[in-house]
Amino acid sequence: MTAITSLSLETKENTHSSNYLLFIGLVTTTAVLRYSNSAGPVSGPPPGGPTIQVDWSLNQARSIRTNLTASGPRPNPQGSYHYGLINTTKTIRLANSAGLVNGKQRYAVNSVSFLQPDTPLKLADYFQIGGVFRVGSISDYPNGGGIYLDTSVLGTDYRAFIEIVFENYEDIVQSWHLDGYSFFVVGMDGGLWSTASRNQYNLRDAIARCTVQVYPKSWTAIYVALDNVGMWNLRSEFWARQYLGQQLYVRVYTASTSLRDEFPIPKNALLCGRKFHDTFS
Ligand SMILES: [Cu+2]
Repeated sequence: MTAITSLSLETKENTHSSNYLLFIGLVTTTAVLRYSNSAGPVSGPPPGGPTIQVDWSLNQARSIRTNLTASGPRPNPQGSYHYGLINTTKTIRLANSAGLVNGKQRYAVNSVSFLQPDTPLKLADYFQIGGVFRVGSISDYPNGGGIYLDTSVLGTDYRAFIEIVFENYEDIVQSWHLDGYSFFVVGMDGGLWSTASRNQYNLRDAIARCTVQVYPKSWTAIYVALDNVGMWNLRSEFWARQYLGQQLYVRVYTASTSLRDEFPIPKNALLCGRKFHDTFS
């Protein structure tokens, strides 16, 4: 069931030559909008949607670009910063999967199904509490192994410029969100990603987003400038999958404790987990 929280349609009067099909959220039903001055019924059957019309959807998604022309939002939207000219220093490939662990449904990234730790990861990292997480507890490429439970933390370097490829071998659309960042969606296509896939990347006018779709049996590649120190959640936006393990944390680390790189933890920050009984130091 889909809850409609808000819906507004902007139309000009007297332009409704026919009725319209309307799709909201997960398509479980369809509705027909019938204007009082409609001249005819909807034309043809409803489109198949992203799950089965993958090629059509890929083309549509790739056609969404940043307007770099003089008539764009400003004369040169990117200024002197051109994401496509920066060399990536690392490639992280992440594949989602589904399966049973101990007889229960779980979802995973590179075979690791995320297990919530007893202490928030940022607190554990800041106060250097051992035994909560292990950097590198998830591989940065899919290894095809069976699903297992762990508190997955991927180690990355502050100020690195990296490539992340989301590989979806499953037959439903995936939706990935990265906290703390906006990234460039440089490519997506059907089939398996390979280094040759880079030849078709859009290194010129891709759009910056914080959530991106990956079509069934397809891949999506993004470029991210890791300019924000922290412990950031990378997760499926399909809530059941995220809750049952399809998420991980990206630790963007610097040994510097300079305020220029990261603000200090607030004095009144709530402590919990293994930090709960300690005094604030
Ligand atoms: Cu977020």
